[in-house]
Amino acid sequence: MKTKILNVLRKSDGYVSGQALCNMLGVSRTAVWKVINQLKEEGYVIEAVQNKGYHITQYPDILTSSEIMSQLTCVDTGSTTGIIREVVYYDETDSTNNEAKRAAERDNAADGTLYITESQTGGRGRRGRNWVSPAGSGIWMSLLLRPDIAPVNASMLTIVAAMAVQEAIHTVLKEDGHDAECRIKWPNDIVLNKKKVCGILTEMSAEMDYIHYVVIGMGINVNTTEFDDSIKATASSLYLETGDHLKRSRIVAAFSESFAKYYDTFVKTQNLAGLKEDYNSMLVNKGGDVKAIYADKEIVGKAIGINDEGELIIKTDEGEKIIRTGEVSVR
Ligand code: BT5
Repeated sequence: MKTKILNVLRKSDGYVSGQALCNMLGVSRTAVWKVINQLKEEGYVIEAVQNKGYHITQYPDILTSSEIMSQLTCVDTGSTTGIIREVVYYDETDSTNNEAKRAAERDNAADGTLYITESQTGGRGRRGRNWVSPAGSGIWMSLLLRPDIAPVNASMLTIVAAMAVQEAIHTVLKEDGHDAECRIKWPNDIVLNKKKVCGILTEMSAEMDYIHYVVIGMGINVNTTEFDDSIKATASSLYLETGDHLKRSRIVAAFSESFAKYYDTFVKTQNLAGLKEDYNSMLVNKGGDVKAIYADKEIVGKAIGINDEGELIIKTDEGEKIIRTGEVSVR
Protein backbone atom coordinates (compact mmCIF):
# COMPACT_ATOMS: atom_id res chain seq x y z
CA MET A 1 0.00 0.00 0.00
CA LYS A 2 2.91 2.33 0.74
CA THR A 3 4.17 1.90 -2.82
CA LYS A 4 0.71 2.65 -4.22
CA ILE A 5 0.20 5.80 -2.16
CA LEU A 6 3.69 7.00 -3.00
CA ASN A 7 3.06 6.19 -6.62
CA VAL A 8 -0.16 8.23 -6.75
CA LEU A 9 1.33 11.20 -4.88
CA ARG A 10 4.53 11.14 -6.96
CA LYS A 11 2.69 11.17 -10.25
CA SER A 12 0.25 13.92 -9.36
CA ASP A 13 1.18 17.57 -9.87
CA GLY A 14 -1.02 18.96 -7.15
CA TYR A 15 -2.73 17.76 -3.98
CA VAL A 16 -4.45 14.39 -3.69
CA SER A 17 -7.26 14.24 -1.16
CA GLY A 18 -7.28 11.63 1.56
CA GLN A 19 -10.71 10.52 0.37
CA ALA A 20 -9.45 10.04 -3.20
CA LEU A 21 -6.62 7.85 -1.87
CA CYS A 22 -9.11 5.81 0.19
CA ASN A 23 -11.35 5.29 -2.83
CA MET A 24 -8.48 4.42 -5.15
CA LEU A 25 -6.98 1.88 -2.77
CA GLY A 26 -10.14 0.67 -1.04
CA VAL A 27 -8.79 1.39 2.46
CA SER A 28 -9.81 3.53 5.44
CA ARG A 29 -8.77 7.14 6.21
CA THR A 30 -6.82 5.84 9.21
CA ALA A 31 -4.86 3.42 7.04
CA VAL A 32 -3.90 6.24 4.65
CA TRP A 33 -2.95 8.49 7.54
CA LYS A 34 -0.68 5.77 8.99
CA VAL A 35 1.17 5.37 5.71
CA ILE A 36 1.58 9.15 5.34
CA ASN A 37 3.18 9.21 8.79
CA GLN A 38 5.50 6.34 7.88
CA LEU A 39 6.57 8.19 4.75
CA LYS A 40 7.27 11.34 6.79
CA GLU A 41 9.41 9.27 9.14
CA GLU A 42 11.39 8.00 6.16
CA GLY A 43 12.19 11.58 5.17
CA TYR A 44 9.48 12.53 2.67
CA VAL A 45 8.29 16.07 3.24
CA ILE A 46 4.51 15.96 2.79
CA GLU A 47 2.25 18.97 2.97
CA ALA A 48 -1.22 18.22 4.29
CA VAL A 49 -3.75 20.97 3.62
CA GLN A 50 -7.34 20.82 4.80
CA ASN A 51 -9.91 20.36 2.03
CA LYS A 52 -7.09 19.82 -0.48
CA GLY A 53 -5.16 16.78 0.67
CA TYR A 54 -1.56 15.63 0.47
CA HIS A 55 1.34 16.78 -1.66
CA ILE A 56 5.00 15.66 -1.53
CA THR A 57 7.38 18.61 -1.68
CA GLN A 58 10.66 16.80 -1.00
CA TYR A 59 11.96 13.29 -1.55
CA PRO A 60 14.67 11.64 0.56
CA ASP A 61 17.67 9.94 -1.08
CA ILE A 62 16.73 6.42 0.01
CA LEU A 63 16.63 3.06 -1.73
CA THR A 64 13.64 1.32 -0.16
CA SER A 65 11.37 -0.93 -2.14
CA SER A 66 8.50 1.59 -2.17
CA GLU A 67 10.79 4.46 -3.22
CA ILE A 68 12.03 2.45 -6.22
CA MET A 69 8.87 0.58 -7.19
CA SER A 70 6.68 3.69 -6.97
CA GLN A 71 8.68 5.05 -9.91
CA LEU A 72 8.14 1.91 -11.95
CA THR A 73 4.43 1.41 -11.45
CA CYS A 74 1.66 2.64 -13.70
CA VAL A 75 -0.97 4.47 -11.57
CA ASP A 76 -3.93 3.31 -13.64
CA THR A 77 -3.14 -0.34 -14.23
CA GLY A 78 -0.79 -1.05 -11.31
CA SER A 79 1.53 -2.91 -13.70
CA THR A 80 5.28 -2.37 -13.48
CA THR A 81 7.64 -1.37 -16.23
CA GLY A 82 11.26 -2.48 -16.56
CA ILE A 83 13.16 -5.58 -15.48
CA ILE A 84 12.76 -5.14 -11.71
CA ARG A 85 9.67 -6.92 -10.37
CA GLU A 86 10.46 -6.76 -6.68
CA VAL A 87 12.98 -5.00 -4.46
CA VAL A 88 14.54 -6.42 -1.29
CA TYR A 89 16.24 -3.68 0.71
CA TYR A 90 18.83 -3.99 3.53
CA ASP A 91 20.29 -1.23 5.70
CA GLU A 92 23.50 -3.24 5.66
CA THR A 93 24.66 -6.61 4.36
CA ASP A 94 27.90 -8.41 3.48
CA SER A 95 27.26 -8.29 -0.28
CA THR A 96 24.08 -7.97 -2.32
CA ASN A 97 25.45 -10.64 -4.69
CA ASN A 98 25.60 -12.98 -1.69
CA GLU A 99 22.06 -12.01 -0.66
CA ALA A 100 20.77 -12.72 -4.17
CA LYS A 101 22.54 -16.09 -4.32
CA ARG A 102 21.29 -17.10 -0.87
CA ALA A 103 17.71 -16.13 -1.79
CA ALA A 104 17.94 -17.96 -5.13
CA GLU A 105 19.08 -21.16 -3.46
CA ARG A 106 17.20 -21.02 -0.16
CA ASP A 107 13.88 -19.47 -1.20
CA ASN A 108 13.81 -20.11 -4.93
CA ALA A 109 13.58 -16.30 -5.34
CA ALA A 110 12.01 -15.09 -8.56
CA ASP A 111 13.45 -13.72 -11.78
CA GLY A 112 13.61 -9.92 -11.66
CA THR A 113 14.19 -9.55 -7.91
CA LEU A 114 16.60 -6.76 -7.00
CA TYR A 115 18.69 -6.89 -3.80
CA ILE A 116 19.90 -3.47 -2.73
CA THR A 117 21.60 -2.00 0.31
CA GLU A 118 22.91 1.22 1.84
CA SER A 119 26.19 -0.37 2.82
CA GLN A 120 28.19 -3.54 2.19
CA THR A 121 30.65 -4.94 4.71
CA GLY A 122 32.16 -7.41 2.23
CA GLY A 123 31.53 -5.90 -1.22
CA ARG A 124 33.23 -8.01 -3.88
CA GLY A 125 34.89 -7.21 -7.19
CA ARG A 126 36.05 -9.79 -9.71
CA ARG A 127 38.55 -12.52 -8.83
CA GLY A 128 38.43 -11.95 -5.09
CA ARG A 129 39.07 -8.22 -5.26
CA ASN A 130 37.15 -5.98 -2.92
CA TRP A 131 34.57 -3.30 -3.67
CA VAL A 132 34.46 -0.26 -1.42
CA SER A 133 30.78 0.26 -0.48
CA PRO A 134 30.27 2.90 2.24
CA ALA A 135 26.83 3.88 3.56
CA GLY A 136 24.73 6.64 2.09
CA SER A 137 26.76 7.35 -1.01
CA GLY A 138 26.32 4.69 -3.65
CA ILE A 139 24.08 2.13 -5.24
CA TRP A 140 25.08 -1.39 -4.30
CA MET A 141 22.60 -3.71 -5.99
CA SER A 142 22.24 -7.17 -7.52
CA LEU A 143 19.67 -8.30 -10.03
CA LEU A 144 18.59 -11.94 -9.94
CA LEU A 145 17.67 -13.39 -13.32
CA ARG A 146 16.65 -16.86 -14.42
CA PRO A 147 17.21 -16.54 -18.17
CA ASP A 148 16.34 -19.28 -20.60
CA ILE A 149 19.67 -19.09 -22.41
CA ALA A 150 22.68 -21.36 -22.82
CA PRO A 151 25.22 -21.03 -19.96
CA VAL A 152 28.01 -20.17 -22.41
CA ASN A 153 26.13 -17.01 -23.36
CA ALA A 154 25.59 -15.73 -19.82
CA SER A 155 28.78 -13.67 -19.67
CA MET A 156 27.24 -11.40 -22.31
CA LEU A 157 24.80 -10.22 -19.65
CA THR A 158 27.63 -8.10 -18.24
CA ILE A 159 27.65 -6.24 -21.55
CA VAL A 160 23.87 -5.80 -21.43
CA ALA A 161 24.10 -4.49 -17.85
CA ALA A 162 26.93 -2.09 -18.71
CA MET A 163 24.81 -0.61 -21.51
CA ALA A 164 21.83 -0.21 -19.17
CA VAL A 165 23.85 1.43 -16.38
CA GLN A 166 25.54 3.77 -18.86
CA GLU A 167 22.19 4.78 -20.33
CA ALA A 168 20.56 5.18 -16.89
CA ILE A 169 23.33 7.47 -15.62
CA HIS A 170 23.22 9.41 -18.86
CA THR A 171 19.41 9.82 -18.65
CA VAL A 172 19.45 11.09 -15.07
CA LEU A 173 22.40 13.43 -15.65
CA LYS A 174 20.65 14.83 -18.71
CA GLU A 175 17.40 15.39 -16.78
CA ASP A 176 19.47 17.44 -14.35
CA GLY A 177 20.98 19.50 -17.16
CA HIS A 178 24.43 17.89 -17.36
CA ASP A 179 26.05 16.97 -20.62
CA ALA A 180 28.76 14.87 -18.94
CA GLU A 181 29.14 11.66 -20.95
CA CYS A 182 29.88 8.47 -19.10
CA ARG A 183 31.29 5.63 -21.15
CA ILE A 184 31.88 1.91 -20.92
CA LYS A 185 35.35 0.49 -20.39
CA TRP A 186 35.21 -3.07 -21.67
CA PRO A 187 34.03 -5.30 -20.22
CA ASN A 188 32.60 -4.24 -16.87
CA ASP A 189 33.39 -0.66 -15.93
CA ILE A 190 31.57 2.60 -16.43
CA VAL A 191 33.87 5.59 -16.45
CA LEU A 192 33.27 9.31 -16.30
CA ASN A 193 36.17 11.56 -17.29
CA LYS A 194 38.19 8.32 -17.49
CA LYS A 195 37.57 7.50 -13.80
CA LYS A 196 35.66 4.45 -12.65
CA VAL A 197 32.20 5.27 -11.33
CA CYS A 198 30.70 1.77 -11.65
CA GLY A 199 31.83 -1.85 -11.67
CA ILE A 200 29.83 -4.95 -12.54
CA LEU A 201 30.23 -8.50 -11.22
CA THR A 202 28.19 -11.23 -12.92
CA GLU A 203 27.95 -14.63 -11.25
CA MET A 204 26.08 -17.75 -12.28
CA SER A 205 24.87 -21.11 -11.02
CA ALA A 206 24.40 -23.58 -13.87
CA GLU A 207 24.66 -27.10 -15.15
CA MET A 208 26.29 -27.86 -18.51
CA ASP A 209 23.20 -26.91 -20.47
CA TYR A 210 20.93 -25.20 -17.96
CA ILE A 211 21.14 -21.98 -15.95
CA HIS A 212 19.72 -22.06 -12.43
CA TYR A 213 20.24 -18.35 -12.00
CA VAL A 214 22.45 -15.40 -12.84
CA VAL A 215 23.25 -12.57 -10.42
CA ILE A 216 24.37 -9.26 -11.89
CA GLY A 217 25.94 -7.11 -9.18
CA MET A 218 26.47 -3.43 -9.81
CA GLY A 219 28.22 -0.84 -7.71
CA ILE A 220 27.68 2.79 -8.69
CA ASN A 221 29.47 5.64 -6.89
CA VAL A 222 26.80 8.34 -6.85
CA ASN A 223 27.29 10.84 -4.03
CA THR A 224 30.66 9.67 -2.69
CA THR A 225 32.69 12.66 -1.59
CA GLU A 226 36.09 10.99 -1.17
CA PHE A 227 37.94 7.75 -1.77
CA ASP A 228 40.77 6.27 0.21
CA ASP A 229 44.33 6.36 -1.08
CA SER A 230 44.20 2.87 -2.55
CA ILE A 231 41.67 3.84 -5.26
CA LYS A 232 41.77 7.65 -5.28
CA ALA A 233 43.66 7.82 -8.57
CA THR A 234 41.24 5.64 -10.54
CA ALA A 235 37.85 5.97 -8.84
CA SER A 236 35.32 8.78 -8.82
CA SER A 237 31.63 9.46 -8.27
CA LEU A 238 28.92 11.22 -10.22
CA TYR A 239 28.91 13.92 -7.55
CA LEU A 240 32.67 14.50 -7.73
CA GLU A 241 32.53 14.76 -11.53
CA THR A 242 29.42 16.94 -11.84
CA GLY A 243 29.06 18.75 -8.49
CA ASP A 244 25.44 17.58 -8.29
CA HIS A 245 23.84 15.28 -5.72
CA LEU A 246 21.59 12.88 -7.58
CA LYS A 247 18.73 10.84 -6.14
CA ARG A 248 19.97 7.28 -6.30
CA SER A 249 16.52 5.73 -6.73
CA ARG A 250 16.07 7.62 -10.00
CA ILE A 251 19.15 5.90 -11.41
CA VAL A 252 17.86 2.50 -10.27
CA ALA A 253 14.49 3.16 -11.92
CA ALA A 254 16.12 4.33 -15.15
CA PHE A 255 18.37 1.25 -15.07
CA SER A 256 15.31 -1.01 -14.79
CA GLU A 257 13.78 0.43 -17.95
CA SER A 258 17.02 0.47 -19.96
CA PHE A 259 17.99 -3.05 -18.95
CA ALA A 260 14.60 -4.46 -20.00
CA LYS A 261 15.00 -2.92 -23.45
CA TYR A 262 18.52 -4.23 -24.09
CA TYR A 263 17.81 -7.61 -22.46
CA ASP A 264 14.85 -8.16 -24.78
CA THR A 265 17.06 -7.71 -27.82
CA PHE A 266 19.77 -9.95 -26.35
CA VAL A 267 17.60 -12.94 -25.38
CA LYS A 268 16.00 -13.15 -28.81
CA THR A 269 19.30 -14.05 -30.47
CA GLN A 270 21.44 -14.91 -27.43
CA ASN A 271 24.18 -12.83 -28.95
CA LEU A 272 25.04 -9.17 -29.21
CA ALA A 273 24.53 -8.71 -32.96
CA GLY A 274 21.63 -6.33 -32.33
CA LEU A 275 23.42 -4.37 -29.61
CA LYS A 276 27.07 -4.21 -30.57
CA GLU A 277 26.78 -1.04 -32.63
CA ASP A 278 25.23 0.81 -29.68
CA TYR A 279 27.71 -0.74 -27.24
CA ASN A 280 30.68 0.21 -29.39
CA SER A 281 29.45 3.79 -29.57
CA MET A 282 29.50 3.87 -25.75
CA LEU A 283 33.05 2.46 -25.49
CA VAL A 284 35.60 4.78 -23.96
CA ASN A 285 38.49 3.04 -25.65
CA LYS A 286 37.05 2.56 -29.13
CA GLY A 287 39.61 3.43 -31.78
CA GLY A 288 42.09 4.31 -29.06
CA ASP A 289 45.32 2.67 -27.99
CA VAL A 290 44.78 -0.01 -25.39
CA LYS A 291 46.91 -2.46 -23.50
CA ALA A 292 45.23 -5.72 -22.60
CA ILE A 293 46.41 -8.46 -20.33
CA TYR A 294 44.98 -11.73 -21.53
CA ALA A 295 46.12 -15.22 -20.49
CA ASP A 296 49.21 -13.62 -18.92
CA LYS A 297 50.19 -12.07 -22.24
CA GLU A 298 50.29 -8.37 -22.97
CA ILE A 299 48.55 -7.22 -26.13
CA VAL A 300 49.01 -3.67 -27.36
CA GLY A 301 46.94 -2.19 -30.14
CA LYS A 302 43.86 -0.23 -31.11
CA ALA A 303 40.46 -1.28 -29.76
CA ILE A 304 38.04 -1.87 -32.63
CA GLY A 305 34.97 -2.77 -30.57
CA ILE A 306 33.16 -5.94 -29.55
CA ASN A 307 32.02 -8.78 -31.81
CA ASP A 308 28.68 -10.61 -31.66
CA GLU A 309 29.90 -12.60 -28.64
CA GLY A 310 30.97 -9.57 -26.63
CA GLU A 311 34.68 -10.24 -27.08
CA LEU A 312 36.95 -7.25 -27.63
CA ILE A 313 38.69 -6.99 -30.99
CA ILE A 314 42.11 -5.36 -30.84
CA LYS A 315 44.06 -4.46 -33.96
CA THR A 316 47.75 -5.14 -33.38
CA ASP A 317 50.84 -5.11 -35.60
CA GLU A 318 50.34 -8.86 -36.05
CA GLY A 319 46.70 -8.54 -37.09
CA GLU A 320 43.44 -8.64 -35.18
CA LYS A 321 43.37 -10.33 -31.79
CA ILE A 322 40.23 -11.23 -29.91
CA ILE A 323 40.15 -11.19 -26.13
CA ARG A 324 37.44 -12.87 -24.14
CA THR A 325 38.31 -11.83 -20.61
CA GLY A 326 41.05 -9.73 -19.12
CA GLU A 327 41.98 -6.26 -18.08
CA VAL A 328 42.18 -3.38 -20.50
CA SER A 329 43.82 -0.07 -19.83
CA VAL A 330 43.43 2.98 -22.01
CA ARG A 331 46.85 4.28 -23.00
C1 BT5 B 1 34.29 -4.75 -10.28
O1 BT5 B 1 35.33 -5.59 -10.04
O2 BT5 B 1 34.39 -3.66 -10.77
C2 BT5 B 1 32.96 -5.31 -9.85
C3 BT5 B 1 32.35 -4.53 -8.72
C4 BT5 B 1 30.97 -5.01 -8.39
C5 BT5 B 1 30.43 -4.38 -7.14
C6 BT5 B 1 28.98 -4.73 -6.90
S1 BT5 B 1 28.31 -3.80 -5.61
C7 BT5 B 1 26.91 -4.78 -5.55
C8 BT5 B 1 27.37 -6.21 -5.77
N1 BT5 B 1 27.74 -6.83 -4.55
C9 BT5 B 1 29.05 -7.12 -4.49
O3 BT5 B 1 29.63 -7.68 -3.53
N2 BT5 B 1 29.63 -6.76 -5.64
C10 BT5 B 1 28.68 -6.18 -6.56
P1 BT5 B 1 36.81 -5.36 -10.56
O4 BT5 B 1 36.80 -5.06 -12.03
O5 BT5 B 1 37.55 -6.56 -10.09
O6 BT5 B 1 37.29 -4.06 -9.81
C11 BT5 B 1 37.65 -4.09 -8.45
C12 BT5 B 1 38.69 -3.00 -8.24
O7 BT5 B 1 38.08 -1.71 -8.36
C13 BT5 B 1 39.31 -3.03 -6.85
O8 BT5 B 1 40.41 -3.88 -6.80
C14 BT5 B 1 39.70 -1.56 -6.64
O9 BT5 B 1 40.94 -1.29 -7.28
C15 BT5 B 1 38.63 -0.81 -7.41
N3 BT5 B 1 37.53 -0.36 -6.53
C16 BT5 B 1 37.09 -0.89 -5.36
N4 BT5 B 1 36.02 -0.23 -4.90
C17 BT5 B 1 35.75 0.75 -5.80
C18 BT5 B 1 34.76 1.76 -5.89
N5 BT5 B 1 33.79 1.93 -4.99
N6 BT5 B 1 34.82 2.58 -6.98
C19 BT5 B 1 35.76 2.46 -7.93
N7 BT5 B 1 36.72 1.52 -7.89
C20 BT5 B 1 36.72 0.66 -6.84
